[in-house]
Amino acid sequence: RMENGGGRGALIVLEGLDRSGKTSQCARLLSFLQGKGCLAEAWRFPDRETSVGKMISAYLANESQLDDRTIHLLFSANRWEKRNLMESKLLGGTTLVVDRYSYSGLAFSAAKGLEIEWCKAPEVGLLAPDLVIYLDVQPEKAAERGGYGGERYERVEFQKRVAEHYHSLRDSTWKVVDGSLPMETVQEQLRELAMNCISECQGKQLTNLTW
Ligand code: FDM
Repeated sequence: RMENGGGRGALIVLEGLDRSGKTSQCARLLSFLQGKGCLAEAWRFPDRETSVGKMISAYLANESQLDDRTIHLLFSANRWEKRNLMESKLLGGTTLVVDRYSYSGLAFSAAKGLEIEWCKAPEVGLLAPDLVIYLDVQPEKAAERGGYGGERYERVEFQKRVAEHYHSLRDSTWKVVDGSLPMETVQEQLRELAMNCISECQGKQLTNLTW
């Protein structure tokens, strides 16, 4: 069993374009960590289970129309409504592996043309990740992977703009992993990054996003 000495859990975020492999990598990483005896949970944003999440889900499925700023704030609200639970899990020693977070919020809304500074404002005060793993795949390659499911943002031109914004958001917590490598190789890299992060975050306080 991997002991964390009663310390806090790590906030580990996976980011990347649609079809970059985040969701399967998150699931594999979670079973790996749990197999090591580590307390860990998989989370994702948007969390489509809440009432805000249901509005987001309808919007993404093109079943409802919302103004760009309105949907941006709903995505943000969906993170805020989970902030307290997130904090108590982390302080209780559970590591969270999160499929998308604030960076998706910024990259996708900015790709529609909203000002980045405006987009950042409602994210200030959410918990800051200890590690952000960006699964890097070319938008064209991502699109070839079984195609897109037809949700609102799943078009190559749009994903290219999202990629540009993601690149400009990179900060010191980011690690870029080449998502075009074989699944197993990507997983190996994620495991190592996650294990290091979990042991290193022990001595560090949880902080908030400041942007
Ligand atoms: N998305 C996701 C946003 O536009 N803003 C956000 O804050 C978040 C978390 O929602 F296209 C977009 C990204 C993606 C879509 O995500 C749904 P999943 O991972 O396919 O559920």
